[in-house]
Amino acid sequence: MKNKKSVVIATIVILLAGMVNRLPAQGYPFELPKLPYGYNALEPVIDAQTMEIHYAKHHANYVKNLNNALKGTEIEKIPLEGLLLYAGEYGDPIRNNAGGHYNHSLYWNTLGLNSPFDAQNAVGKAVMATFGTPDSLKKLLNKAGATRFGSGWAWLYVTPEKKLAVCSSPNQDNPIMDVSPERGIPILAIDVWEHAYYLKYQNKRGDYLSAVTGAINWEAVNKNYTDALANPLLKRIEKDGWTELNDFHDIISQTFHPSEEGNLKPVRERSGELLSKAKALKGGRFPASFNTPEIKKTIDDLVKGAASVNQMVIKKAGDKTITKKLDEVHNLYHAILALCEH
Ligand code: MN3
Repeated sequence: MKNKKSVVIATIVILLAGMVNRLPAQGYPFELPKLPYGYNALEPVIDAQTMEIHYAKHHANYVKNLNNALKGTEIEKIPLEGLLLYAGEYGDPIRNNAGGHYNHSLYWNTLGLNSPFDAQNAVGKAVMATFGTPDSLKKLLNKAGATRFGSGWAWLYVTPEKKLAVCSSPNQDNPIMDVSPERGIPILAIDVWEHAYYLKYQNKRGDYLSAVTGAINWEAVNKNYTDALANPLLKRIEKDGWTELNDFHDIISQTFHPSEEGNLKPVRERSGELLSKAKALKGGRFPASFNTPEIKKTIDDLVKGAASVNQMVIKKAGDKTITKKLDEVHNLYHAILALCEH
């Protein structure tokens, strides 16, 4: 029985590995990824002792604590990126440890002394187009890392609009997470926790930042960039950032689901709000990927449906009539979600 379960999980992990195709494409139980170089490989930028403690103690602890937090729970089978995506809902142990595992994996992958910036590869061209020079990017990363109060990370990431951007985040948060004000897929990670530099640089975070942003494995970042552009996660983040759609989701679920149980009170009280949220969706800003004729047409139908529900409520129509129309509106909402997945 136990073996059968392992086979099922292994199959899921393999499927996810094919789908996600970047960095530690893992599922529970998570494992510490192999460090891609020796502890002394980044001397003198990062000393061997810092590297060893950071990898073998700090990162290993995040992996261990993540597995402990997941063990026996119903979210055990969710892949790492899925845990990050809804980290705010899964709670602090998942947020901190899934973040810690992902962020450190990307950090090891980001660093290297033998792969300089190349203005001709995909990320090189994007850096030149976005920031002008690699030095301008380096300055932005240094500033993001230096101004992050307390512990955290500086990032180069790909936005849902497929642009490059720089930001920082506190603790073990990152831009994939629903809790992050800046959303996207990180492709370059700089750890600014004291444990990343204190033994060698003590309190001089700026000196560490200047050194470490000069020790980037640009070939790896280039691969991260092209993988991020092709990663379906980017579209998911874009959809999650569609405020008007989220607002509509709230009102439709709070009116439709009670009606399924025969409770029409919420829809009778809030049909005006249902209509105004549908109109706000139609009149609001469409995320670039979802600005399609099919989605626009479905949202038009959604507004018409919500207007009908509102009219029926005003005219004090019977429960059955209203329930049938509200069911149509609910189906249209799900049709929009399905179109967003394609
Ligand atoms: Mn760290």
